[in-house]
Amino acid sequence: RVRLSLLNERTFAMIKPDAIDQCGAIMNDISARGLRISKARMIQLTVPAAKEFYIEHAQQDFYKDLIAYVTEGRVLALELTGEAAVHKWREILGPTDPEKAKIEAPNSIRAKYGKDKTRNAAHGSDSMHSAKRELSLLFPEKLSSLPWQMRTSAV
Ligand code: RTP
Ligand code: MG
Repeated sequence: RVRLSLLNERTFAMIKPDAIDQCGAIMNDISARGLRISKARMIQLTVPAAKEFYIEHAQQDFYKDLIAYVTEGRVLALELTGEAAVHKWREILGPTDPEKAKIEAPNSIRAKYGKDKTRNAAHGSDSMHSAKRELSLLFPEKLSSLPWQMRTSAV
């Protein structure tokens, strides 16, 4: 039983606005590398939603740019499931800075689709604890309890 739960670890992924037109290719990469896409939701984050999501970075000097960036267009929120999903997705993503990713992990999502340190194509939860928090924000049990007036995109 323990073994089964390890195989079904869940993490949160988000394809950010700069890469939304490549979301098909990115989902293919995710599947090809052995993670299952168990939920998907296309949304436009509001500013309050983005601020809540990235609350841990509120004191960082890149926070303002980050909020403007992730609210500039649609994002694709994903739940990924599989063995060691949290760690595996971070590996597939690559380092935060795409320039670094191109050198250290040329096949990673950020190497292939990222533009710069801010506009880096996708997000991945950094621990099981963050995964749980982020999944509950973007995939609440009841759709009616989606927090901060998120709009489901009609675009
Ligand atoms: P993420 O949370 O999006 O998966 O990225 P990460 O863990 O690799 O990086 P983190 O330190 O959590 O930063 C969150 C996001 O903020 C933007 N950022 N900009 N200009 C900068 O110096 C800078 N540093 C970070 C990126 O969009 C990063 O993914
Ligand atoms: Mg992070």
